[in-house]
Formats: sequence, structure tokens, C-alpha cells
Amino acid sequence: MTKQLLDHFRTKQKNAASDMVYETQCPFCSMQCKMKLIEQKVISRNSYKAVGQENPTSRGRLCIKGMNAHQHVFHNERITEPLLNVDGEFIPIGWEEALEVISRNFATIQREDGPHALSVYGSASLTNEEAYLLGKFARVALKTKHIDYNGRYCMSSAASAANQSFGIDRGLTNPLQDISHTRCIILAGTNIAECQPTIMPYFEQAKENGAFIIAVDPRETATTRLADLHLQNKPGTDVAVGNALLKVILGEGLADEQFLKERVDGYEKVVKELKSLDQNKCAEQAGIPIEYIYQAARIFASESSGMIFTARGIEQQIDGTEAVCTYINILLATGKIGKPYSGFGAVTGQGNGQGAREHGQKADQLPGYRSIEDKKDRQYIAKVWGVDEKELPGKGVSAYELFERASDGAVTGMLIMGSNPVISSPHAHFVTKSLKKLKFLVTADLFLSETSQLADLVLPAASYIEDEGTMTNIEGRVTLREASRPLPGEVRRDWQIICDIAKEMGTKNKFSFKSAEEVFEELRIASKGGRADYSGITYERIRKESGILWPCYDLEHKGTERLFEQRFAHENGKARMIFTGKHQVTKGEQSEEFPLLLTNGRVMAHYLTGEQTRRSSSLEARNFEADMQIHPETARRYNIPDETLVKVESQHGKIIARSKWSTDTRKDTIFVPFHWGKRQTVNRMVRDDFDPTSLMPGFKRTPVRINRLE
Ligand SMILES: Nc1nc2c(c(=O)[nH]1)N[C@H]1C(S)=C(S)[C@@H](COP(=O)(O)OP(=O)(O)OC[C@H]3O[C@@H](n4cnc5c(=O)[nH]c(N)nc54)[C@H](O)[C@@H]3O)O[C@H]1N2
Ligand SMILES: Nc1nc2c(c(=O)[nH]1)N[C@H]1C(S)=C(S)[C@@H](COP(=O)(O)OP(=O)(O)OC[C@H]3O[C@@H](n4cnc5c(=O)[nH]c(N)nc54)[C@H](O)[C@@H]3O)O[C@H]1N2
Ligand code: SF4
Ligand SMILES: [Mo]
Repeated sequence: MTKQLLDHFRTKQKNAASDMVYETQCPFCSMQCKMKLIEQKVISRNSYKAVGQENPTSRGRLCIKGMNAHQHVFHNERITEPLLNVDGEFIPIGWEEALEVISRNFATIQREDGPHALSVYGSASLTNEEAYLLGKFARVALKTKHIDYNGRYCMSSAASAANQSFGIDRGLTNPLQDISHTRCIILAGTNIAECQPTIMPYFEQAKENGAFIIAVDPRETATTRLADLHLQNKPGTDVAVGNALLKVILGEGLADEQFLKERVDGYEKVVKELKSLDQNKCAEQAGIPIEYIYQAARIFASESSGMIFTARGIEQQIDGTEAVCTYINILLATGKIGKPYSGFGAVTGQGNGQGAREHGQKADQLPGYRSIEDKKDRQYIAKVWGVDEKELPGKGVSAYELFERASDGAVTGMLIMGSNPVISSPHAHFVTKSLKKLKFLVTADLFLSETSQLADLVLPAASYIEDEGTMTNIEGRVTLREASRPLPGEVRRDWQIICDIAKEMGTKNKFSFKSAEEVFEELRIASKGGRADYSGITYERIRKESGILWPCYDLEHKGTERLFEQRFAHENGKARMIFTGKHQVTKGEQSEEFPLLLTNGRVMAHYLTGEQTRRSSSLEARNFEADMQIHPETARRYNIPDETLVKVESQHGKIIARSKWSTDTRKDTIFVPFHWGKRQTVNRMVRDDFDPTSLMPGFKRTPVRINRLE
């Protein structure tokens, strides 16, 4: 062997020895796929490889986003020091100064404008510990009622519906394994194939086992291709579709009368109200053949088991809560819930979309899904926090309303942690203006996002490989993500940032946590006896038992795989059928001026506002701009060639997107993903009215016109 070759092998050996392996979970969707990131030093640069790890949910699978998630972490635009905005230029400063700036500005606002002038805007990318701490921080350190989070735009309609119907809000009522054995599945406004790709094998298995799959979506997608029957409805007509299905089921005597009698309240009222509803009109309104409604209703009701899944397609509507209730009504009417292979799933979106909506980040909520308006709940939490119940603020306002308060001057200071509302909020121009009006805006982010660019101070936050804590996944399984990679530069973990600000503001020992586990130990106590009871869960148990499904009442309790087998969570143990359909979709009709309907959503390669995935070269290469999916016939009518820049305009604003001809969408509907900013910010033109119950924006149906860009 030559010396050269020998040297080569020695270097290789040395390099192999310097491989680092980080155990983690993907930062993106609710599947929370477990993975290992292998870091290999190759001469002067590092190379990375993500490998899926066995776990009960994703079973070792990863999708392309998970495989490439590390790319944004190591991107050179990552912020690694606190940045102070000095006349529009971001200047690095130390933590000591940063904390002093925050504390001084917050104190001035408290003094001049009152405690409720301060506000907190959180995120479901945060761990349970951080979501919990953020709620405590707002109420105890800032003493403000003004806290809400990005999940308002995500899971709020699903949550209000589940709380009303079942008395509890856990996305999936059944273990994932049930999916593969069920006989019939309805997928309403969910694109799991692109949004939770590693869940697909459960559904593919169901199909192999002979399940009949029904999809409800204005577009043909990788998900609807799995379906035996596709109800390709007009955007925003899901209450009509659901009610028509229910009417047929009841009219043909296919209801499970015994189940209804024993386990459901409100049935008679729904039957009475449905009398005046005409299924033919519903089908016509939805733009689908009535025969499809009959076929779907008959098959779903007659099969021995069935499951229904909903997601943002039917929930991000001004009647989103009702749409979900309607589908839950179908399950209750057919007795297909609380049993093996029969149940409901509002498919959770963000990584901690489930847990982050349970522990007090919401305007009306205290930890453990307690109510901030319930005297007993308040007393219990006040005791855990060591404060007087009377000191706890009351209910605040929803995410979008925070920006309205900022606009009218009632809110003058804000902390945004882990969200990018300049792109993700409806009426994006207005949100930008409102944020600019604030006296003081501080954000915690990985990057100088479009929102952070408006901040007075930006704090460098830890990424998924560097931050420890629990994440509650799609199933309601509490999982533990270890922090295995050292923090780069001056980066701090979100839970540390919250504690540091609180301490600087003089909260004595209420935020003196030394680890995420210590925070979790307090969260356990705070959640005990609440609807989302985590008290039996510990880090040690999660490690040993591969996660635990809540509620988990004590250390001996094994957690809850399937909900409602004996009783529903309302006091009398029964579920409630809620009549829907009274609330007509009054706004948002097509007109001569705005003849098409815009809906929007996601593509496989990008995540939410794209701050992370647009900084991943492999993902960016797949889609580097917003395409406007349009039916070729419609495109020809408006003289729009394929692959051409188009101006899309609504009464609220306009964007520019590139046309992409496709017969996958309805002729009256265009689809544009919302992952891009600047002139491609879809939320500059989406409608600005809300579901009255959940305060979810009506993202998914806006009348628009299109013009070829000259
Ligand atoms: N790749 C990727 N995966 C993600 C995310 C991401 O950004 N990218 N985000 C995560 C998050 S936070 C969430 S909330 C989930 C979202 O997951 P989904 O809700 O599945 O995603 P969307 O694409 O918003 O919408 C789903 C489907 O609804 C359809 N739809 C639109 N309007 C209507 C309507 O009026 N009625 C009906 N029935 N259907 C309609 C769309 O055509 C689309 O196929 O995904 C999570 N996973
Ligand atoms: N038109 C339209 N609008 C929508 C939707 C839609 O379907 N259509 N969907 C809505 C839905 S479902 C959602 S969930 C929202 C999401 O809306 P956003 O919350 O605004 O979306 P993200 O892109 O997740 O923003 C997260 C920001 O926090 C940073 N970040 C990521 N991880 C961390 C972390 O661990 N700590 C900190 N401090 N920062 C972090 C990222 O860099 C990014 O800037 O958008 C909503 N908006
Ligand atoms: S994006 Fe979702 S499905 Fe894909 S690897 Fe990450 S957690 Fe898993
Ligand atoms: Mo979401």
C-alpha cells in the first residue's frame, strides 16, 4: 500500500470516529417522526444524514421534509445572537443587554398603558413545557390577559367542535392501528398524503383490507387518489355536504337507534331541524351529483365500522366548527365511535399542535385544558403558581383580535415566539401595519422572518435538535424530544428565554426552572384533574414506554388509547349532537367582479410560512415559488397560458403566482399554496371574517379574479 493510500484510509478512519449522532424528532408536522441525525466530518465540511427511528407512530418512516430538516438549522441566515433594531439595522447585542431592553420596555408599557397593553403570541411549534410556561408568563409575570397563539388559525374549529360534541378535544379518538382495520373511511378536507405522509401506510393497509374510502375535497390530490368515491365539492360547502349525508342516513333508516338512545343527547332536535333541509339542494349548492351523496351515505352507514377524518379544508371556514360538528353527527348517528375501528380524527397540523392547545397558551385557557373563567379551575392553578386567584387575569382575545387591539392602540407591546403572522394571518397588510404601530415588539425565532424584520429586538431561539421537551403528536401521544446537539453561538432554548425575561422582570422564584423536565413536573401537577390530564406521565415513563397517550391519571395508569369506550366526557357521560346549517355562508359568493373561488393550503415540500423549508436547498429545489393550480378550461377562458405569471386579486388585496394547468381542480376553483412571502403572500387577499365560535379565519374560500400579468 502506498503512503498516500495509507493516509487516505487513516483519515477515513479518523473521520468515522468523529461522527456524531443526534437523537431527535422532525420539527414539522404532527406525526413527530423519530429520527437520528448523523453528522459526519468530511475534511473541512460536515455532511448530514437523517435516518428514521422505530416508534409506534411513524414506525421508522420519514418524509422528504424530515430527511432535509437539518438544512435550515445549519443555514447561514440562522440567528445566533440577540439582534437589536437600530434605525432599521439589526445590531448584535449580548443577552444581558437584550433582557434589560425587554424588561425596561415592558415595564414602561405596563406603567403607561396598563398591564393588558402587553401581549404574547405563541406557537404550536413550541414544546408542551414552553407552551405551558408562556401561559404562566403572560398571566403571572406580565399580568396580562392578552395571550393567544398560531394554533387559533389551525386547530380552533376542530377544538370547539370536539369540546361541544364530546366534551374533550383530543385529535384522534382511536389508535392509528384501528385505521387499517376499519371498513369505511371519510376524508373531509384533509390531504394527508402531502401533509402527514408517514401516516399513509395505515390508510393504504385499510384499502388493501377492503375498506371503502370517500374523499371530500375540491381538488384531486395524492390523498383523494386513494379514494373509491370523491365528492369534489365547491370550497366552503362542507356543512351542506355533511348534512345531506346525515339526512340520507336518517331518511333511509340507517341510524343506530340504540346507540343514539343510550349515548347521545340532542338527536331529536337535529332530526326536527333536518326535516326542512333538502338534500338535493345541498348537493346542488356543493356542486356534486346527488347520487354520490346517496352512495356515500349508504356505504358509510351500512358498513360494520367506519372512521371520519377532518382537517383544515373544512375547518378553516367561517362555519368551520359547524362543519366538524356535522361530520361528528354522522358518527354519532351511525354509532361509529367509542369502539374498535370506529372513531373520529381531526388531523392535527403542527408538531405540537395537540399539546400546545392544552396548557394555557389560548386566550381562555389554563393548563390541563382548564377554563380561565371557571372559579375552581382558577383557584387550582393559582395555588400551583403560588399567586392569589384574584390576581389571575380573565379571558383575553383571539390571535387576529390581538392585531386589531394593536391597531386601535389597546395593545402596545408584544412578544411573538415561534410564529410568523405577517405571512400566516389573514389580512396580512393590516397585520403588518398593526405590528408597526406597537411601541415594542420582541420576537424569538431561528431567522429574521418577515415578522421579525418588524421587531425592535429579535432573540435567537433553539431549533429542534437543540431543544428538549415533550411534544404531543397526532394521536395524543406525549413524546419526548431530547436536546442532543449543543446550542450554536448565543442561542437559547425558548423555555430558557421565557424564564430569563420573567426573572429580569422580578418574578422571584416562579420561573427558576433548571431544565425542561422541571417545567414538566410542574405541568403534571397543573394538569392533574383537568381535561388534558398529564399527571401520570414522566420523562422516565415516556422513554421506557415509547410515549404515553393522555389522559393519564397516575403513575400506574397506562394512558388512554381509545376514547369514549364507556362514556363521553360531558358530565352525564353522553355525546351531544349539535344542529348545524343555520349559519349560512353569507359572504364570499362569486360575482361578476370576482368570478372564481380561491382556496389554499400546502404542498409536500414546504412547511407553513416557509421560513424553514425555503432555507433548505433540497426542499426549495422542489418548489421555489407559488404555483396557481387552475383547470385548463378556466385558464383558456381567461386567456392564461400554462406557466405564466398571473395577478390574483380579491377585494382585500392581490398576489402574483405562476399558472399551473391541471384538471385536478374544479373549474370554478383555483388553489395557491401559502408558503411564500412578499408578492406571493396569499393572506394578502384572503377574506377577513371568522367562524363566530372558534374565531378561525375563513381562509379556504375567497372570491377572486385573475389576470395574466403583462
Ligand atoms: N407538507 C406540509 N405538511 C404539513 C404542513 C405544511 O405546511 N406542509 N402543515 C402542517 C399543519 S400546521 C397543518 S394544519 C396540516 C394541514 O393539513 P391539511 O388540512 O390536510 O392541509 P391543507 O392543504 O391546508 O388542506 C387540505 C385539503 O383541503 C382541501 N380544501 C380546500 N378547501 C376546501 C373546502 O372548502 N372543503 C373541503 N372539503 N376541502 C377543501 C384542499 O384542496 C386540500 O387538499 O398539515 C401539517 N403538515
Ligand atoms: N392562507 C392560509 N393561511 C394559513 C393557513 C392556511 O391553510 N391558509 N394555515 C394556518 C395554519 S394551520 C397554521 S398552523 C399557521 C402557521 O403559521 P406560523 O406560525 O406563522 O407558521 P410557521 O412558518 O410555523 O412560523 C414559525 C416561525 O417560527 C420559527 N420557528 C420554528 N421553530 C421554532 C422554535 O422552536 N422556536 C422559535 N422561537 N421559533 C421557531 C420559524 O422560523 C418561523 O419564522 O398558518 C395559518 N395560516
Ligand atoms: S414532516 Fe411530518 S411526516 Fe414528514 S418526517 Fe416530519 S414529522 Fe414525519
Ligand atoms: Mo396548522
